Amino acid sequence: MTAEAERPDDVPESEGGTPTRRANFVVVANRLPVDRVEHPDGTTTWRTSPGGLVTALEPVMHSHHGAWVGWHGAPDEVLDPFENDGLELVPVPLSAGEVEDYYEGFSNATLWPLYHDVVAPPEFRREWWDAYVRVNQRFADRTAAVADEGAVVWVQDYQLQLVPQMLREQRPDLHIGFFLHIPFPPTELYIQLPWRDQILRGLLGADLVGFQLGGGAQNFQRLVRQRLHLDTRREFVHAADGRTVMARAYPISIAAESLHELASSDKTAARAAEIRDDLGNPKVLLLGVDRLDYTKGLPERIQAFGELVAEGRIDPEEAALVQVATPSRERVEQYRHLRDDIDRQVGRINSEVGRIGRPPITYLHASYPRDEMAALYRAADVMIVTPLRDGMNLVAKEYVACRQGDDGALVLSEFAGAARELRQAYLINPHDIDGLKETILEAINAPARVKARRMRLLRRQVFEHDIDSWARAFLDDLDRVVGDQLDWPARALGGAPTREQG
Ligand code: GDG
Repeated sequence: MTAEAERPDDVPESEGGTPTRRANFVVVANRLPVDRVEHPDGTTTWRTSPGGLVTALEPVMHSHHGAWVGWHGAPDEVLDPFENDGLELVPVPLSAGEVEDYYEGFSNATLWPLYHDVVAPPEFRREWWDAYVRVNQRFADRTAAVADEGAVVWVQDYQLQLVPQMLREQRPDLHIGFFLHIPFPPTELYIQLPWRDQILRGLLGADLVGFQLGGGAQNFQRLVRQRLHLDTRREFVHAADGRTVMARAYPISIAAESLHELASSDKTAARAAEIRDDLGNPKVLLLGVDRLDYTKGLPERIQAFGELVAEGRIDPEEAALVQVATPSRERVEQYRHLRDDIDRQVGRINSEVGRIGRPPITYLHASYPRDEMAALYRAADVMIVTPLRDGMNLVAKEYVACRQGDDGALVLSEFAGAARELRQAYLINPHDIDGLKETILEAINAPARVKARRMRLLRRQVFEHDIDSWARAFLDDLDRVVGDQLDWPARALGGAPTREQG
């Protein structure tokens, strides 16, 4: 059943029905893990979008009665809960005005740049904040309506930081976890936010607040002491209502085995060879894969490569750079500017140093299926990952998982969370263009045995710390912090929990 919202800028009149059975494991995220597929005959179906989170949580979702609460991606549309691929999906409606103010505005033009060390200036607008509060309340209300007595609720990411507290006010019986996928900023930056205390209180509604790195957890602890005058001890915060809240790091990872399997198939091998062939069989294929985002350091990477070619230190007859930049947040102004800047930068380099049929940079502003990504990773000799700030960066781990032997080299920014674990990568500071250039050359020219030793250690790290161990560690700690017999989510994932500190 669908119905138009009455007024685009306001709360839809109805928020959709309630599922027949209440869930005892609920994931709450800005987006549902599905995309709508429209067929030629006019009918529509849903396809599960292959994300690490869905894959990791599927065993828990299926072995217990799981539900996923999130926006379905279309504004001004109210949908009833539905099932897809065995997942119970609970759509949260957003009006077009709310998509602008809550999602593009407060989430992506205020919080995103602020939490990424202000690499772009955050905008603080009161009407965006109002929409953020309203939409967070709606997510909390929907979740409260679908969660069974004593259920475990896992809230995801920066768009929903008020949900834990809003949910606890209505449903003190729930066990609430929250995980932040992006960095949690240093106190000096965080306190720029006019609504800094409200967000801290929002997060403290959870029993467990998870961060990518230990530094994020420490920033959070410092802030609750300074701003809210709460006591903290080791990784625990004593909340104002007498509860103990745990704050610690859980570095996220990937489904390493299944990605490796995909990359190892004959089909992927053939496609990887074809990609190299289409590029004129360069001796060295360098690769970048990012959402087109100003935190990812694309201009720095392209600048470094362009200079190496212009200076004759990289021969474009022998080396090629493929850069995939997946379209992202195209209605946010800063992202439109970035796209134009990179188009110009790539055009300039290719026109100055390229020759007919062999541009040094192949720039692809598009999104590809998973098997094509695996073929690209498999084909690449050097992966270049240069974010100015990044919570983790899964691309770096995916490249490592796709290696077949011990060949290949990973150039990785120190400012990606992944750098804490992937110590044997060629680590760089993306602001230091000369240093970046030298390291790219080092990664290209290192002896095979040096590359092999580094890659072996990287592979071990990625395969031993995959997405399953991440989810297990989080859910196991959530069980322990609520101090009751609720150890089932971790058990459903199997095996002993691993504990990691970033
Ligand atoms: C946030 C945090 C944190 C990219 N293009 C295509 C495609 N991708 C996939 C990659 C990778 C994912 O998207 C991107 O993940 P990242 O981790 O690199 O970056 P963010 O999108 O910024 O993610 C980040 C992450 O959350 C998880 O916590 O690591 O720090 O910013 O999986 O492969 N996938 C397909 N086609 C594409 O064109 N199929």
